[in-house]
Amino acid sequence: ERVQVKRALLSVSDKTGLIEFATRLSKAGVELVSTGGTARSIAEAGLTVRDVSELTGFPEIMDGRVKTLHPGVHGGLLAIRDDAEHISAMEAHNIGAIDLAVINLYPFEEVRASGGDYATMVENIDIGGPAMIRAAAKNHAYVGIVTDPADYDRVADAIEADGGALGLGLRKELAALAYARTAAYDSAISGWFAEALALEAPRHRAFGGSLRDVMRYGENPHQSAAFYVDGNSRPGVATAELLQGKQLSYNNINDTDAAFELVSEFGGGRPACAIIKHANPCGVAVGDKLLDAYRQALRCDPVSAFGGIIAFNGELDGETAEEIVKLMTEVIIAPSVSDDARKVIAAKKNLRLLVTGALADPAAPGMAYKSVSGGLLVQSRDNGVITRDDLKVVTKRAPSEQEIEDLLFAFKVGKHVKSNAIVYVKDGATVGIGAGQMSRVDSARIAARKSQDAAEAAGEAGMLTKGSVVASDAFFPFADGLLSAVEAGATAVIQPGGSMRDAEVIAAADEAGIAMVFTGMRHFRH
Ligand code: 93A
Repeated sequence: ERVQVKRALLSVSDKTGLIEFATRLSKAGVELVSTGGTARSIAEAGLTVRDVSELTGFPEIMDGRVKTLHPGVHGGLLAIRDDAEHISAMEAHNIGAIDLAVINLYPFEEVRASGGDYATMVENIDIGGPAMIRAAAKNHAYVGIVTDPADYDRVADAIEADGGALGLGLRKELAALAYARTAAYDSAISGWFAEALALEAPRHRAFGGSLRDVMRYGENPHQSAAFYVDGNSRPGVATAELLQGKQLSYNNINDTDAAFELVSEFGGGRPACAIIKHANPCGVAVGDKLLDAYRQALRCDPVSAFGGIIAFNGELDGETAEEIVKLMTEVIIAPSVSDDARKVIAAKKNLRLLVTGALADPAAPGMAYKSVSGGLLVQSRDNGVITRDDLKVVTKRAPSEQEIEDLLFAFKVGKHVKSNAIVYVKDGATVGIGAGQMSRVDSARIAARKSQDAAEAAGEAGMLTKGSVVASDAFFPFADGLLSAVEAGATAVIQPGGSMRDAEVIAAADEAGIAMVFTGMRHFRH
């Protein structure tokens, strides 16, 4: 079970920690063999290193595209050390065993993140590296494989502590890490291809991503968690820069994503603000100034907004920041932040501030994943965007201009509310949101009830829904949901339509004298 490490093959693009590790291996009596650039670095540090061409008897050719793809390397990595036939093959072909492989790959993910062009990306697809990693990991019964500089120290510690040997337990764990790495690497390549060629079908891209962060815990403290990014350049929580505050938690990332995706629906026009709690918006508004948008969003449900996540569609300014810090907030995300705002936020050490550089395009293609026990559900993301031209007026009364604006606003918000979603909007601000109920009528009742609470909190009489418009993420199966919206004071309704009882629902709307439009598109969100 102990493998005496006599020879190590090192071939790394990321040279972090290389010299220190190579020095420790060398001191432990390990012979070092390496590829071009890696060998040069090691030799420059004054260590003895052999070039891999000595092992293969073959030079690096084709600009390095073929340097380790040779039986001299792969035989040395894959040979079963106590198999007579393997031993005689090694002797016959002059193949020496390799006991430790230290490999990290061409920086495909990094080059992609920095916007490499097509030819550059193709050239950064590492072929020899993954082949060696997979060979060494397969033969972990005899070979150690190190793919991450973060593991150099513990591998060197283990070798030093065991008289130059590496134990089977660690070799197995390193093999598991190795396949996680090559799987992530190939999924990054597949994701880039799908993006570069605008291929949208789920089968065009393997699920996966590169490990970005390990969190302290998951959705609950007894769950472990990590954040994998798929390398997509879409602005959002995965690509944002954290300007201040501690690492985002699992729930923070989930909610911040929901917040930024929602606020991005409003584009860069009028200032917009979305406040999120438990992945649902508790207030969304547009305004003439960012501060107005924030205040109106907060007014919808100030109780729930406590400890929430706030997203803006434009630069966060000083006056809005001053207002935000009066309330307990977890995360702010915006395309950019003014110097004034940064100073204000800096006083709140725990408040996380993320900048994305730009808004996300709500209409862009992409994939959405959801875990179920035993697998993953994959679908194209909900990039449906409803515009004025899509609306079909189905009632006797057509909505007014202001109502149309509010209806479109409400439907956009509804797309980001867990189903069943009912969203009341008045003058560019949500005034009542009902989320996640099993019955649409219950969502409608809750939304109306919350608006009553908000009115009380604001010291206003009655409900904020009086004279509002209402959106439903899916059709009203019966007239009752619509009637409860009428009761709450809504004057116009937006919904997909398509129920068997549409005629009944339309008749109820006409009877109540309200306007109703159909979008023809549903926005379930579960
Ligand atoms: O172009 S390759 O796919 N062909 C190979 O045969 C090969 N062997 C190792 N890339 C190959 N590598 C990669 O080269 C390694 O995975 C590593 O990332 C890099 C190290 O090159 P150098 O030592 O010249 O810096």
